[in-house]
Amino acid sequence: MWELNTFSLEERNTPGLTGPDDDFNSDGLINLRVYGAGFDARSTPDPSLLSHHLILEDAGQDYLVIQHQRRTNANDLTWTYERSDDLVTREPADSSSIPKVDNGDGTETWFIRDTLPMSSRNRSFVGIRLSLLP
Ligand SMILES: [Ca+2]
Repeated sequence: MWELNTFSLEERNTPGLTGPDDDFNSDGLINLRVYGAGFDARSTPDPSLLSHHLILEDAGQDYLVIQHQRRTNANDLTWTYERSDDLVTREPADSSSIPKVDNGDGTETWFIRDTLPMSSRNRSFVGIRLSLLP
């Protein structure tokens, strides 16, 4: 559905241009990620709006956090948030302890936090997985 709303028939018929993992304008940002953040997949938004890492303090402890923007009216998208110590074993990351922010433009800003403070880990990875519903 997102491709129909975003690209013309001629664009959709051009191989390698309008698929979710394609990069329509060759800016290094794949179409689905740009769309998922609430932008036209033809545009080049500030990459930091798509996602960036932060260190946030809570009750005297520092936590690894990913801040990202997501489209609110996209029923065709599934967001998954994970954390890992080794990028092999994964577990859910915390997506609810920091309230999301309604940006008032059809997008929300979400904060995905590691489940334990940085002081309790040797290393940690927090990631976002975005997929299209069939
Ligand atoms: Ca792009």
